[in-house]
Amino acid sequence: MEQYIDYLRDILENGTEHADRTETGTLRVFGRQLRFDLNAGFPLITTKRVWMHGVATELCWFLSGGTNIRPLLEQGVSIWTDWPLKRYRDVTGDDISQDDFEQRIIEDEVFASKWGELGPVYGKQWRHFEGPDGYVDQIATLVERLRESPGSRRHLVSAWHPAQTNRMALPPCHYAFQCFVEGEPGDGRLSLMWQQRSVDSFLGLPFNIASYALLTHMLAQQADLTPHQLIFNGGDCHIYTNHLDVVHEQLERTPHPLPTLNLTPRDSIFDYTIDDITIANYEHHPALRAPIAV
Ligand code: THF
Repeated sequence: MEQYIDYLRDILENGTEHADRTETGTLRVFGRQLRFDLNAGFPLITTKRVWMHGVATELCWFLSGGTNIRPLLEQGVSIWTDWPLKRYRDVTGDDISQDDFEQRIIEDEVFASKWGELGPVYGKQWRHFEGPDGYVDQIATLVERLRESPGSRRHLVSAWHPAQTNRMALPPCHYAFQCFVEGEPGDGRLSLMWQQRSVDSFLGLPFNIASYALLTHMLAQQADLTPHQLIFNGGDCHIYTNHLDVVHEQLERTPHPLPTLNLTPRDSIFDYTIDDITIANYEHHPALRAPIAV
């Protein structure tokens, strides 16, 4: 995980200041790549605590096709609340607290369907990508093709739907991924590379790395392959100016050995639940807190 630390240092050294959409301010560079060998351990950042429960719950929610924050809240995950909350406050003028808002989403189904909806975000595009001939379940198609035509160069999933980005609470940051299979039948290796247009390097990226690592393990299990490489390609790679202190603190820390993932086998990629996902031997430095830019 030295490479994540080197990546942060690179942005600090080479980044230029930018007044971003959220008016927080960032230091940014353009075009960076990170590569993780999934056989060297599960790539969960160790120089701070990464909340794997949040990562796994979010990924299962993406895979379920969900776009409403209600199931996340029911499982104690608030990482997507800021956007619907801001919209509710802006539209109604009601200065409701985050806790009260989340409680109402959980208790009131009608309220949830009106105010907890993020629009056609990840879950929708992964499972029900809308086209002129109906909907495409990109994940089901991907698993089927990995099994039937592993050598294909078309193992691609896109969360970017140019005709629908204007209806999303937030257009996808990690907008596409591609799988790659090599090796002999019965002994094949699966690699995955994802594309990310905008990278919140302190808060989001550790989540994103863990999420795609977990997805690679799931896809490999479904297609009877061994997880191999995980590759991140970032576009606008930034550090928010209000994260600079915690980033500097992280640079002082020495990474620990990586943990491992235990994933209970399931018949379908859509059957995994949070209980099937366990991280073992996760040694990490203390949590670091920082505000998220909305
Ligand atoms: N917007 C911004 N500005 N950054 C992001 O990372 C981001 N995402 C998703 C959508 N928009 C984004 C949301 N994902 C946390 C983590 C991931 C998120 C949103 C928030 C977060 O707050 N993590 C904290 C606390 C976790 C906890 O509760 O323990 C952390 O310390 O990791 C990235 O795709």
